[in-house]
Amino acid sequence: MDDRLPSLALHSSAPPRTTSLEERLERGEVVFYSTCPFLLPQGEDREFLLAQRGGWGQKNINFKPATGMARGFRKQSADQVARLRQLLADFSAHATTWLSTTLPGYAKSWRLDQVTFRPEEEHGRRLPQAARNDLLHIDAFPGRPSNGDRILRLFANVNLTEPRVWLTSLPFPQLLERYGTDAGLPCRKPLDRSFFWEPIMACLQPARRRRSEYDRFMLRFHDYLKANREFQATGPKREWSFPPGSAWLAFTDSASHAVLRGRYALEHSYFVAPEALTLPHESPAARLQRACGVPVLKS
Ligand SMILES: O=C(O)CCC(=O)C(=O)O
Ligand SMILES: [Fe+2]
Repeated sequence: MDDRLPSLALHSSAPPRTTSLEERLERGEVVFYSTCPFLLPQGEDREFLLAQRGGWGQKNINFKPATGMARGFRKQSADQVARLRQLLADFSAHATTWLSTTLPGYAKSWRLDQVTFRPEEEHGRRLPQAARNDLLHIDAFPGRPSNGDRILRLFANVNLTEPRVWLTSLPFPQLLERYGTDAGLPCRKPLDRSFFWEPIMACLQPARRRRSEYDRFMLRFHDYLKANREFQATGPKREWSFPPGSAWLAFTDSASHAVLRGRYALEHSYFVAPEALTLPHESPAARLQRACGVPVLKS
């Protein structure tokens, strides 16, 4: 036997290496908890939450932990507004405390994004195509460019009786391989529109986070996947039924997903920087950069 070659570990007694939660998530798995592992609104608080309705033309009710502001709901009184803000702030605190101990490597540097409450029945919602969540897609936020930070989302079903039903399909690497070129990979364009607009917008709105090539591609890809009938009809699918009181966690910039049915979910999003990832070379930004050969992030 050639002892320069690594030996096959067929007879090794070493225990098989288990895959960490971080690796599973970063590779696009949805991780399910049949009982939500942190406190959800109970009793009268839950009744109050389920009685809230979305504002006219609003997709979800949202809350920003950074400012303590809640928006997108029908306002009835100052007490109602204060109670809803408190309830969503408590959800943010409980979710974040649990997630910080579960994924401490991410928590060191993550940015807390939004909390949303989803009071509408998802089945049969009438929304423009790009806003429809019943079509498989990966997430990219038009108003909150991530510049390569990953989008980690934690959902909880607060419905008393009904499940929330999802479909999931291929993760980002396979989607990029199959459809990236068709969706329009970033390429070096000497004088595209952003060449003129970005410096002007930077002067007009210095606080605004600007879109990188990565953000532009992810938004394009999000819309492309929703519009692609072949992918929607024939892409591999797994159906998930998340029962009342359960929770689930996913990097939704990689795990393609759609919601088919259900109402009353709470959700919290976090931005996780590449430096905090276990597999930074497998992140969508790193893969996109390798696929197109031009820098995709703003330095
Ligand atoms: O509401 C859900 O269950 C998921 C919807 C979705 O895809 C999204 O908010 O990006
Ligand atoms: Fe989504």
